[in-house]
Amino acid sequence: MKPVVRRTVLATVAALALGAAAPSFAQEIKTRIIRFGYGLNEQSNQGRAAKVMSDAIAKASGGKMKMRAIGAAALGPDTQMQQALIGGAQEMMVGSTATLVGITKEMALWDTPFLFNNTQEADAILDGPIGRKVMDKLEEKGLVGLVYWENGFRNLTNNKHAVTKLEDLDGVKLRVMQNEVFLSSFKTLGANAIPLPFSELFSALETKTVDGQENPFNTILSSKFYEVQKYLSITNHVYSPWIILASKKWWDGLSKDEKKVLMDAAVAARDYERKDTREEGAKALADLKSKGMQINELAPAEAARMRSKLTTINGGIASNIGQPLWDETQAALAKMRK
Ligand code: TK8
Repeated sequence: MKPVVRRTVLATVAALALGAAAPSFAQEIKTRIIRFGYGLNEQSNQGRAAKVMSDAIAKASGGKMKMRAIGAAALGPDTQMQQALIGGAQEMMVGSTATLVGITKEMALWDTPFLFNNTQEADAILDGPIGRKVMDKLEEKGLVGLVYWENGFRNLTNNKHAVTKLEDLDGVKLRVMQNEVFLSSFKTLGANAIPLPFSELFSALETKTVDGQENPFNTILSSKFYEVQKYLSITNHVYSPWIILASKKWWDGLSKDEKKVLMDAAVAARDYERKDTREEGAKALADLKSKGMQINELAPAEAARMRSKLTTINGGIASNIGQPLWDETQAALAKMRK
């Protein structure tokens, strides 16, 4: 460390003595501090992947770019961070695509119930041209989308009774993400859907402001929802992506090399995150059971009833995001399923 510093100082003194421009020195030592916010806690799949991304950035930039991963919504819930990115007050974040629908309507595509049958389909569409096209719509709103990470297939928990059929949802106060599609999905199913930011969810469950919520197994585990929720029904009603976002104001001022460091790190962290999430998810049910949750699957006929109820909202989604995007996605999925 020492000799390097000395050499730099000497070089600078020499450069200044020769009348070389001071800005090149400033540039040479410039470090970028990146505030990267996320909503879950450090011990979650989101927190672990943020750490991987931060390490990759430090390594690739030789320590010149420092990503500070700040979890547990300490920088605010998703919607607040998005506004901070747009205004340039925060550099980066990872959050749910669902909370972006108010900014970029096309994001609602990912909220379509039962859009993907499995993670292979999700990866192919999200990482392919359709995923990119939806992401690129963010730019005109002041955000840059880098890549999608996996939040995962969502499942239903509540504290009233086991949900084994549609009617069991009648009047259940269910927290949903702040988004029209989720709101109408669960209203259609008969629940009393209440939109709330994720950061308020645990205490809302604890104080019984709401009876239930829906999230992937990983989150039910890492956010300790099992402490305040008794029943878990395996519904897999929708696949939720997370998205890595940068402030466009800030991004536009980065060099090509800096952008590449960030993009490569986001991709490496994505690959790590999907693997980690899937491994944890595969064991999570047993963990949740051992924590005292009562877990049930839906009988095939009941799952089919729920599915056909939910797909009644598809027409509305298609017209909101635009019929061409809807058709393109359905065609790509049909091709994959052949
Ligand atoms: C975390 C959220 C979370 C999402 C939700 O900030 O709100 O239920 O599933 O992952 O984005």
